[in-house]
Amino acid sequence: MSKDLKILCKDPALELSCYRDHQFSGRKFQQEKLLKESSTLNMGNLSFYTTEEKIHELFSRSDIRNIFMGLDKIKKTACGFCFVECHNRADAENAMRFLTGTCLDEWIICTDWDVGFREGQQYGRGKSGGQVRDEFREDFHSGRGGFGRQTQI
Ligand code: GTA
Repeated sequence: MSKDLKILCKDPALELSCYRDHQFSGRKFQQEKLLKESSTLNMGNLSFYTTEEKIHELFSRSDIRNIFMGLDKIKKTACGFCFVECHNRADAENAMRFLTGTCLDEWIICTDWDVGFREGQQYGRGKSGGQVRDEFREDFHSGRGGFGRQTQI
């Protein structure tokens, strides 16, 4: 396929984001390869009230392998993200096309490729237990735990 045709065939919804897990233990090229072949999605910007059942409902048309809800590592309550393992890349690509920008429990969710779920990855890495991004947020979001944590300390 020519370079021009390849560019035209690219689906922007499936492109890798600029997020890279800085705790990934392998080499950079391994991380890139895993991301390009992965069938695991990270879903972010979820309401803290979104349940695992709701995520199952959202994927009711797809055959998924597993859902891992993101949890506050101290309180063990939902903290706004999850990982969804699909059976193969094609299923994950379809889910990605279909779900990006979907509104769930009043939040516009975002999807991203993940290298593949590893135990421990389900926990927020922020100092207070939730996601790092929520510790730097200064605005109020009732669906995401009120004010950013940093402002509550
Ligand atoms: N695939 O986009 C993602 C993603 N995110 C945001 C988190 N995870 C993601 N996975 C994919 N794509 O397993 C995964 C992590 C981990 C789990 C919880 O979710 O791999 P976390 O959100 O608590 O911690 O992760 P993480 O990802 O290690 O945080 P990081 O990369 O430091 O910061 C994330 C965002 O927080 C930044 O992009 C920025 O928006 C904000 N942020 C971080 N530091 C600052 C700062 N100093 N000032 C302002 N904003 C900041």
